[in-house]
Amino acid sequence: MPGPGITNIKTATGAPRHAVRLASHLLAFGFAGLVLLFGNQGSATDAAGPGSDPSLRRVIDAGGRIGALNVILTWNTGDDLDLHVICPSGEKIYYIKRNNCGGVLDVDMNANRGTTSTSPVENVTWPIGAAPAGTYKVEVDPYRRDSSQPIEFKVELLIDGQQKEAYSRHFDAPGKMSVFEFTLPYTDRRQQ
Ligand SMILES: [Ca+2]
Repeated sequence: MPGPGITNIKTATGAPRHAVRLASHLLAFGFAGLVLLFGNQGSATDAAGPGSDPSLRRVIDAGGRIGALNVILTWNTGDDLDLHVICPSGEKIYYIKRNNCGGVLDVDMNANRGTTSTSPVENVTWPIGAAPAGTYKVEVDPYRRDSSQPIEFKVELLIDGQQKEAYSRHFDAPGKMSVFEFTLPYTDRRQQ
């Protein structure tokens, strides 16, 4: 089986990086494939291409699934952020109602102070054909903040494991934030 293309590129500092292009068969690699791609190659954070997305690695490491559709939240503090996805029907997928409208929140992190991570991730995913058509709203709730420092976070939309949209935001005040909306059937805004 041919592997996904891996090419070395140079950064401005001359350090080699591995730009990994996610081939459609990457999902068949599963966890082992991601370890192969990311395990000992240093940071892929700034590498180009959807396959380099470190959020995918966090989801897999946390036991989450990469489905036909994924909404992924990442941040880098021990605070407890919560990912909320509101379906076209108005039903909400979040930590209180993990299964709704065909999707599931399969990773929720930092709810317990004793097991917090400083590289947390939250993941809402749908299998093929399970997500109803219509407009979805994505929100992030800073449920527990351990300091007054701003909390930077990123929310991504993945279709078939490939990043289609990404939004970096930060909390510097209490209260839930509406981050973005997307509509199914999906039209790739980057292709328009
Ligand atoms: Ca959480």
